[in-house]
Amino acid sequence: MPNKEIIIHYLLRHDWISGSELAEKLSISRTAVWNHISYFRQKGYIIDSHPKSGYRLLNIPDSLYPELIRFDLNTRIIGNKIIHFPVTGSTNDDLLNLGAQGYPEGTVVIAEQQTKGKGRYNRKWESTYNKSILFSLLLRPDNIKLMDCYQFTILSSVCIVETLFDLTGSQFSIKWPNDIYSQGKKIAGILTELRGEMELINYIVVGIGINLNQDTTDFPDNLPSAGSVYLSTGIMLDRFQYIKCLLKKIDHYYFYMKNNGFTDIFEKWKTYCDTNGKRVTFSSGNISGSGIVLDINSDGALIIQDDNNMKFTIYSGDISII
Ligand code: BT5
Repeated sequence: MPNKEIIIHYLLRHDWISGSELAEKLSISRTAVWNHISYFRQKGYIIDSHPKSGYRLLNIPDSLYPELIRFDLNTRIIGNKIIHFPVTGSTNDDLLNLGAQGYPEGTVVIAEQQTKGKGRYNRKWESTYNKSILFSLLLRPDNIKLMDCYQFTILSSVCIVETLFDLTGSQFSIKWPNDIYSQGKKIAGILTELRGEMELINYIVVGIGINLNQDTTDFPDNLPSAGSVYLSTGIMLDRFQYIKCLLKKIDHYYFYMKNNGFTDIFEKWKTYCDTNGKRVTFSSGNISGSGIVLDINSDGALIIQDDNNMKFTIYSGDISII
C-alpha cells in the first residue's frame, strides 16, 4: 500500500496522531509526513494540526478517491487497484486501454463525471458531477467463452439490486438485459465490453452507471425515463458507503461463481427480473415486434411469443414493457 494511503488510513482510524508516530510507522521523516499532509489538504481534506497532538482528520472531500474507497474494503481482488478521475471521457474506454497495457484483474476506474459516457450500440450515458456512481471493472476470468460474457452483466445487476436493498430497504427491479428500474424509471445501466481474438477472451470490462443522488433537474430534458435512487426512495446515499458495498458484493459473487458456477446467481437474477410474463415491444437487429415474454433461458436470452404466435429467442437488443 502506498505511504499516502497508509497515512489517510491512520488518520481515519485515530482521533489525533502525532507526526513522529506516523513518521516511525512509515519509516519516513517528519518532513515527509508534513509533505503528505499538505498534499491531502490540497486535495480537499480538512486536517487539523497541533504542535503537541499532531494531526487530526476533520473532513474528507466529496470525491470518490481510491484511498477512501480502499479503507477497510477487504476484498480479495476487486478494487485492489483503483484509479480516479474527476472527469473523463468514458471509464470503459480508459479501462479498455489499461487492460491492453496489462493492468491486473480487479482494477477499477472511477469518475465523478463522464463527457463521453457510453451505453450499448453507441448510445450516450448521461452523468452529473458528484451525483452518480460511474465506474468500470477489469476482469480476466479463466477459460471464458464469448457466449458466456453476458454472465458478468447478470452478476453485476444482481449486486446492484442487492446493495440498493441492503442500504435503502427498497426493492429495485431488473429489466432485461442490463437495466435497473424503480417506479418505471431507469436508475442504472451496465455496459460489458471485451477484448480478445476469435473465441479467446483476453479481458472483460464491466461498466456500471448508477444514478444515486440526482434530483429531477439533474437530468437533461430529453431523458424523462431516467430516475435516481434518491428520487425513488427519498434517501440520499453516502456514495462511499454505496460503492464500497457494491465492490465487496461483486468480489463475493465473482468468487462464488468461480467456485460454484453461474446457476445460483442466474436464479437470483431471475427473481429480481420483472420481465417474465410481461407484454413488450422488442427489437433485436432487424427483428422487431410485440408479444409476451415466455421465459429467459439459461443463456440469458428472452423467449418471446409475438402477436402472430411466432416464437423468437432474443440474445441481444431492447425491450419496452407495455
Ligand atoms: C446502458 O446502455 O444502460 C449502459 C450504461 C453504462 C454506463 C456506464 S457508466 C461507467 C461506464 N463507462 C461508460 O462509458 N459506460 C459505463 P443502454 O441500455 O444502451 O442504455 C442507454 C440509454 O439509457 C440511453 O440511450 C438513454 O435513453 C438512457 N440513459 C442515458 N443516460 C442515462 C442515465 N443517466 N440514467 C438513465 N437513463 C439514461
